This record gives sequence, C-alpha cells and structure tokens, in this order.
Amino acid sequence: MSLQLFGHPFSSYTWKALIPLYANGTDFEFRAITPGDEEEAKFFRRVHPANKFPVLVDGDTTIIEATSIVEYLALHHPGPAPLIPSDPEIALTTRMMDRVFDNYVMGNMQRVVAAYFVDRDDPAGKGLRDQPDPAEVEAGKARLRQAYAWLESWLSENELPPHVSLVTCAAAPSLFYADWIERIPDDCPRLRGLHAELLALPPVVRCVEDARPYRAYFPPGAPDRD
Ligand SMILES: N[C@@H](CCC(=O)N[C@@H](CS)C(=O)NCC(=O)O)C(=O)O
Repeated sequence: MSLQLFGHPFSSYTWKALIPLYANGTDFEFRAITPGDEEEAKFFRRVHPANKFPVLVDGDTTIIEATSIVEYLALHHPGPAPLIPSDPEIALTTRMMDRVFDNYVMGNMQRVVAAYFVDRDDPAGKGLRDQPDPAEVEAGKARLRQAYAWLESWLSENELPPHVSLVTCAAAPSLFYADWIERIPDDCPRLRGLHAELLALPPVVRCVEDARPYRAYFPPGAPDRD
C-alpha cells in the first residue's frame, strides 16, 4: 500500500495524523514504531530533523510535522471531512487555532511529561528520572491554566470550524492529554464542553481505545477515567 503512517498509538501527535485518516475512511497502513529498532531509528534520523513522528509516506513523497500531514491529506486524499475549510477566512481561523492548540496546549502538556525523562542527549540515555523537576512541572501546569483561560474566553466570542477539521486534529489529542496533567477547571465550561464533544467523535474514540493498553507508560500517571 502506498500510503503509510509511522507513529505510535499512544502518541498525541500520531493521533493528530490518525484522526483525519479515520474521519475520511482513507486507506492506509499504520506502521507502529518499535523502540530500539536501529533500522527504524535510522529512518527517522534521515526524514526528520529531530527524529520525531508521525511521518507520512505516500509513494515517493515523505511528509513530516502533523499539521503538514493534515494539510497534505486535505490536498491529496480528500474526503467528507472538511480538514481545511474551503472558505479562506474560516481556513485562516482553522490554521490559527491549530497553532494555539499545538503551541500552548500540546506544548505545555509535553513540557510536563518531558520533565519526567532523563535528557535524551544525556550519556545515561533515555529513561525516567526518580523525581521530575517540580519547578518545571509547575511552570508547564501554570501555562496550561493560562491557555485554558484564553481558550475559554476565545470560545465565548468565536466558533470553531465544523468537525473534523485541522483544529479538531490538534485539539482532541492536546486537550485529552493536557486534561490528564492539569484538569480543565469548572470555570471553563465551554472548554470542558469542547473536550467532551471531541472525545465523542468516532475517529477520536478509535484513537483513545487503541491507546488504552499503553496508559501505564504515561510518566505522570494516567488517571482512572476517560
Ligand atoms: N512538531 C512535531 C512534534 C511531534 C512530536 O513531538 N512527536 C513525539 C511523539 S508525540 C515524538 O516523536 N517523540 C519522540 C522523540 O522526541 O524522540 C509534529 O507536529 O509532528
């Protein structure tokens, strides 16, 4: 099969690429990464400047970065889901909010998770710290609360594009894992509503279920819910 997605079922950015594929019923092969596989590590070093996934391969074309993967799918493998809305103004909002969810929700969620890992360049290698740096954890959580408050205010005056768009693909995994790190508070009812709405979408349900066996590997500890 020419369309292949490399990633991991528990990875938030992999969900971001899987959601549009599932939403459009696109035929593809999922290539789950195997930690410790040297051939695979060589592949990621070659195709990505920071060895990150997801990576989409379509015949001779390789696309990296989840947002670009969604843009590529919208262009080359379109389906019923309006990944990039056709109205240019709505498309602009879609792209802007994709950046907001990636940079300020996903980014701060990943910041807290990263605090639990030994630096990947450390000679001791990858692995979990005995204790994460509490200042780093609190900084990430504070930034998440700031992002939640901003999103709540934005949602009071604006509407997101219809699902499943690029924003859906960014918002669903970022809010899912961020809520595990720092619960979306009761005084953000619109954002809590969006979180619930996203988790009920069939492509998102599929990602959540496929990731369920890996929950024990969430370094800060997965809550007993969702
Ligand atoms: N900016 C990248 C971020 C991707 C990313 O952070 N991927 C994580 C998994 S969710 C990863 O590859 N982690 C492994 C590593 O950094 O070695 C994107 O949008 O695709």
